[in-house]
Amino acid sequence: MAKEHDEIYELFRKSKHFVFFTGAGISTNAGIPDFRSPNGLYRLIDKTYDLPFPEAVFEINFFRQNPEPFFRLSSKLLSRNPEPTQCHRFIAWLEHTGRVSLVMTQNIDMLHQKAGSEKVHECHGSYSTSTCQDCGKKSGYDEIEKPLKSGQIPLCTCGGVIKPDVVFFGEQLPDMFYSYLRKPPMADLIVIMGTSLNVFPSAQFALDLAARVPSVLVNLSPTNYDMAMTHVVNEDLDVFAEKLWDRLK
Ligand code: CNA
Repeated sequence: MAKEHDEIYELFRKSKHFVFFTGAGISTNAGIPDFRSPNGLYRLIDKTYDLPFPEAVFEINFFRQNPEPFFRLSSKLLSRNPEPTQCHRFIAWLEHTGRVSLVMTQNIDMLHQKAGSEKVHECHGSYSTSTCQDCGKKSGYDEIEKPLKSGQIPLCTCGGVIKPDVVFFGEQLPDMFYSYLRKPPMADLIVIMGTSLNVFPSAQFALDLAARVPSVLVNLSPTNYDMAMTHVVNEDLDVFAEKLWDRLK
């Protein structure tokens, strides 16, 4: 493992164009559960929510019939006022050294930006903007923060349900994601962090780049794509980031 870390350190030291691909595992140390870990959202949802199956909470057709479980879950996540982790801060620091081309995140929690990253693409959207499902009126996070944090269903002046611009299962990813998929930013290293790589097409972005440039995958549990990576580290992301950051500073 020490040799692996030395090789990764060398890659990080030399790389000039980092692309990061992050998932829910980067935010678990901020207190936001991921999807599929033993304490993940799907297990929590199973026990306490009245849903046909856990994933329904993020399915657009289910949301249209019954938005309550999504807002109940959102309040649990947002009312904790999560702060970025060491790993989020490490990525932001690297960006400030001028060597990050893009942080592609599947996360909807806005923690990369809170840590100071600017070159972020949220391929599954986020809570930062919302849209009325009836009249299409847009609102910013501040306008619906109160109902979101208290678990109420935010309603527009027209009476429609205001849905955060989070990409649900059954919805299209942003056009920008497909532009990045077709034409990835300049990269000499792809760093994949805290994701099971189970959600497509977002995972395709990381896998395509990993086929072209050296790759480092850091995740607590093995994924189905470990064999496709140059380096795989099964470790807590904050532990990983702290060790590396200390050496790179
Ligand atoms: P996932 O399938 O739950 O995978 C997360 C992975 O992270 C797992 O394989 C874990 O082993 C690993 N992991 C958990 N904690 C750590 C840690 N501290 N250090 C290292 N590895 C860790 O989630 P994915 O991100 O792969 O799936 C994509 C979904 C999850 C997207 O649609 C997201 O919107 C969605 N999601 C986002 C959030 C968030 O915004 N924070 C939370 C939960 C789900």
